[in-house]
Amino acid sequence: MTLLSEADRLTRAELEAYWMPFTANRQFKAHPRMLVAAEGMYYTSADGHRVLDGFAGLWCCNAGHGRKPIVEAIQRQAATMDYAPAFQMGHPAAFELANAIVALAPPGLDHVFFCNSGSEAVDTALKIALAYHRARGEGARTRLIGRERGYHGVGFGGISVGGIAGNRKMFGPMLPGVDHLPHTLSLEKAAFTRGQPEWGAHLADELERLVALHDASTIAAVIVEPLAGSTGVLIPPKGYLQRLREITTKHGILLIFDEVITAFGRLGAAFGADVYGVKPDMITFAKGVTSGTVPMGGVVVAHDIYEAFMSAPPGAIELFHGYTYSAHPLACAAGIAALKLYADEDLFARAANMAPVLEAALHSLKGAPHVIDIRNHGLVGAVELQPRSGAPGARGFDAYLKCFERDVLVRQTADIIAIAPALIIEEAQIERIVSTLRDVLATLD
Ligand code: PXG
Repeated sequence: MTLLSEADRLTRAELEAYWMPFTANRQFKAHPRMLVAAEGMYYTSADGHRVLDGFAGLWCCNAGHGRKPIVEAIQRQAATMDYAPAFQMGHPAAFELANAIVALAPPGLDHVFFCNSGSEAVDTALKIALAYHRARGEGARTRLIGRERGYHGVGFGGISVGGIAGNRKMFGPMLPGVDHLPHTLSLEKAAFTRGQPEWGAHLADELERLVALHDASTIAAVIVEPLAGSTGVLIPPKGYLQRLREITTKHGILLIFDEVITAFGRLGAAFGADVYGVKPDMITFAKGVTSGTVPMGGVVVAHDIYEAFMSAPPGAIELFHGYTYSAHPLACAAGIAALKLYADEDLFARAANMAPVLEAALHSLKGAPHVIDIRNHGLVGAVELQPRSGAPGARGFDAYLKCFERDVLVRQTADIIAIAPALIIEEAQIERIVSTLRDVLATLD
């Protein structure tokens, strides 16, 4: 079966104009991997293969692809009202979605600011943190603390608090006054851990060291991913996030959970905050809020933070921040439908039930060639490979390409293969992903 007619097939020259993000452009354009359709757990490639999607697109299509209730809600909204001005005007779907998100959020996190991506959500949360302290007369709290290996998108705020060298080194000095906690991965102490490692809670105490260095009165917020996804799946050690919460509370520092990946079911509950039993002051989200169908991001904000802004003079704008497409009608329609579908099909519980299946399947790869660690939590897993000497990432990229040749889509970052399927995945599909990976590992040099 060929899905693209000859006339539709892009020539090498026609592939040039699009500068692809986070992509080896020359490699891709020499060997394009083109997807043309998607339904349920599968993509269809341009040459007609059904490709099992082991990564929910890019951690986002949590309800699976092409889900009718979401598609129809978007179609209806597009036909009814394409756009409404985001500033000084509203539309009902924005309020409905905000309420639906608040209903899922930890108690006390009861206001939602909308934007269009995870990167914007992070910038928004960092700006709210700074403005909140200033509104309360603590304007000296301007420092932001992130974490090594953290990924918070690609805005200047996000790369400043982020901790992935490759995403930072090309872009100058970034935001001033940023510091970083150490990351929590140790293959010496915790390789092949199932779920949360026992080792590593003490790494949160490094925050006390940063407070001693900078003084709490200069620190606005700490931002971490509860489970760090993009860097290659780092699972929080038991007790680590609790310690971060205790220390931030003690010093009046806001704690922001970047849940762009972990929100909306990925870990078997609405938010990572629920799974880890820690309540932050703000939660950033994106991706799964619309099941990846329409771009949307946002920040769920604690009651007191919102209220701190509401003493501005009546009629005054309280926060000078927002986007043309904040709460875009199509995104709101998609979000309302996605959250309803998650509830109707009890997909967060389904993810929790499938998590042990994924765990067992992945850990069966222990002892396979090149494997130096396997880690997992919820419907997220990673297999870390020994890098080829002098060529970090090359073995991982080969593994990724070879999985795709076998019609299984996973994700590769450096020499780590990550898996994060839609929450509708079946046991047999988990087995297929893992057995494909096993076959591929056996062929890798
Ligand atoms: N925060 C976190 C925790 C993320 O994972 C962002 C912010 C930025 O979101 P936007 O929507 O601006 O891309 C992300 C995005 C990967 C991968 O393969 C991860 C992301 C995006 C694309 C690929 O791990 N995370």
